[in-house]
Amino acid sequence: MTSLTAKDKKTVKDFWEKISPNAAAIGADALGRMLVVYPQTKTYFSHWNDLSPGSAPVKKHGATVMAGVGEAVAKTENLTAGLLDLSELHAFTLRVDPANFKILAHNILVVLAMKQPNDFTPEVHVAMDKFLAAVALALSEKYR
Ligand code: HNI
Repeated sequence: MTSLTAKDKKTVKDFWEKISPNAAAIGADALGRMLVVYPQTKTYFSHWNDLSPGSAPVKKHGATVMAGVGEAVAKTENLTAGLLDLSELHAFTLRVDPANFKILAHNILVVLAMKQPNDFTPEVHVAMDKFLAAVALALSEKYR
């Protein structure tokens, strides 16, 4: 993984400040899209009554996940330590295959590009791609 430069970190923080008012909606769209495009991810949410895009549980959990991403933005200096509890939860309690973190990261990028096309410059794209890869790696910490 390519690590984030100081400039990437600033780009991520500035972009996040712009999009954070829409974070819940972005998370809901990304989660709903992931469940349709990568249906193997549905197994983890089989206890929900409705997994379709825009459903109440998808909206609620989309907001939760993006709150987690927002926390990660605040902890870019030490993601591994910052996300350790969340990693433990996904590894041991939820037993989520870490390959899925990359899949969700991809869907978040797609939705960011669609919802904020003017803000999603190539510079933002590369910084957010690196950042989400770093989040995925930090979330995978407790698996090893
Ligand atoms: Ni994830 C719960 C954050 C990726 C499956 N997840 C959470 C919670 C946060 C969170 C926060 C709530 C924790 C709590 O209750 O204390 N998840 C994140 C973040 C990412 C991520 C920041 C990556 C960017 N989670 C994924 C992926 C999957 C996943 C890729 C599976 C495909 N997460 C879950 C499940 C739960 C969960 C399942 C429990 C949800 C529920 O309603 O039971």
